Amino acid sequence: MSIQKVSTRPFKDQRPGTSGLRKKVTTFQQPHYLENFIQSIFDVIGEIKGKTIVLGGDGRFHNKEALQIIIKMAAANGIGRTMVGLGGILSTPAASCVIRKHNLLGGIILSASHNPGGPKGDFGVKYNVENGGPSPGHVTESFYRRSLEINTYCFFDAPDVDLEQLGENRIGDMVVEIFDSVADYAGLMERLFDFDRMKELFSSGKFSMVYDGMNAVTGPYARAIFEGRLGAPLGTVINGDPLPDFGGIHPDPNLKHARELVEIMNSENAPDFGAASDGDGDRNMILGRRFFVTPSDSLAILAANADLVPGYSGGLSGIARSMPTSMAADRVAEALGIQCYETPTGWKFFGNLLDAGKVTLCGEESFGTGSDHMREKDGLWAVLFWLNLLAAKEEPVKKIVQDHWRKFGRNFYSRHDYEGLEPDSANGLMDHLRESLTCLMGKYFGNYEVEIADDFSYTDPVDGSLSTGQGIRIIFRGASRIVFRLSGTGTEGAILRVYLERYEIDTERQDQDTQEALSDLIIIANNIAQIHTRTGRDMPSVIT
Ligand code: VG1
Ligand code: CO
Repeated sequence: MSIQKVSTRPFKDQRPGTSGLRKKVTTFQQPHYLENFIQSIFDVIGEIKGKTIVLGGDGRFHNKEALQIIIKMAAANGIGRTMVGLGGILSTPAASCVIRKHNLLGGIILSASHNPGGPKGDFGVKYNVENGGPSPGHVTESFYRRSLEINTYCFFDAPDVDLEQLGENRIGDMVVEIFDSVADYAGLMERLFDFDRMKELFSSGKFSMVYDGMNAVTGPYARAIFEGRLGAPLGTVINGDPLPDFGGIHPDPNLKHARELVEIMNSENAPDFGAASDGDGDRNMILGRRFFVTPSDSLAILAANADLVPGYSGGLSGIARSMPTSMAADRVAEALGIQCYETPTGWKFFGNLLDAGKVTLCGEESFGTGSDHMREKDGLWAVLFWLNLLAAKEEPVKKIVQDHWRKFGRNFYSRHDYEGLEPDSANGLMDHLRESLTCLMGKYFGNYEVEIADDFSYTDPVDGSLSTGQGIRIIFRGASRIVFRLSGTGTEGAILRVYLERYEIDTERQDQDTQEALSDLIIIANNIAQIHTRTGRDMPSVIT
């Protein structure tokens, strides 16, 4: 057993996107590719000698092989202790929880989150810093810069560690601790929510639920919490075993990809409550019986009802939402007399606001919701928050949402994704939009008058850092909006995201179908961005 210095050459494409470095599995399987990026991280995060990091992934194809490599590189780089999730499994929220609970230096999470897995699917690496949250932009940029100049990495030539056995192992001077991340995470949830009340709900016999783990990372956590600690019947969790290819499911919890759950929730004898999470467990989808809750509404409703949940009954300090997320939460913040912050897309922008105590709840339209209990979005947390509300209110999901609309107005909301576009035509479309901004101001499209047209930029209120080019906003008088941006998590071609929002105060018109309610805006979006002519597409690939 010895430390080796391995010669390598830089890869030019290791710039992290919205959430970590995401590439095809085959890209990561190239010799030195993973090693280069991991060494770049170790080289720039500061003093690592003798420190502890946490390590694990969402169980996707290549997870275990990559973990063995990273463990040996950690030992060779002088890390003192590596905590590895049992079986190599560690959800993104559990990583955040463990980093904070044990005051770790940080953590490496192997996941491409909601992207498909398997040998032909995607793989990814995220590094979370000592507050438990994603690396801020200037940190990921420093990984990238380092990756462009790297010429050696360190590797400890040692046998593989058995990831399936709890306990301590040793590689050189480094301890490798295989631990059960479920216990830490479930303990945190128990402190935030009224588990007794939820237990009563399940034992009353009047309530049923189904949770879809999508064969991804949350299965073991969900079983331990719902079927274990809360006494829900066995079988409440479906697709609960993490599989390397997610059983062929695309682990993105939305109406298109969580097909099995959606069928159950639309059936004659649908349960009262349905939920799902994504590959790495940080997203959530909330469903009532034959009823879908948009993630934007979910954030607003959690904020409006937070006083019913023990962990939040002391009041909220503020709310933050990503720019494309609907403005439903802003209305709740206004009613509560608290600030609502608008940040660029990506959880890393919430970290400073949370650390500074400026916000308690955060959310993104992309099925991400979370709070100051950690520094990541947290899928099961959101499901438990809803479950706690259902137990406290004793009302169906649909009624809770409709009552919310009656009180605050409804922000009709939808996102249209155009996937696998030619990068040139997608970039051309965005350039054209940018060039059109000034002449769009004041223009009428039917009854819609453009009030603001800009390319969103954000100055972080805590550290003053500026992020530009974060999405084109067309805001109409009366609080309707269209937002255009390109995805930073895809691995094939470009993905155009079009976000549509219309505010409806008239209670008689709040129960319309969403796509119908947004039909004028959908046409306007196509006209302004010339989607059809520039991409050749008639229809979005995914509507959420
Ligand atoms: C998407 C979502 C964004 C989310 C990010 C990571 O990014 O839009 O809101 O934070 O994924 O989520 P993009 O750049 O593709 O739009 V996860 O659960 O994939 O880590
Ligand atoms: Co995710």
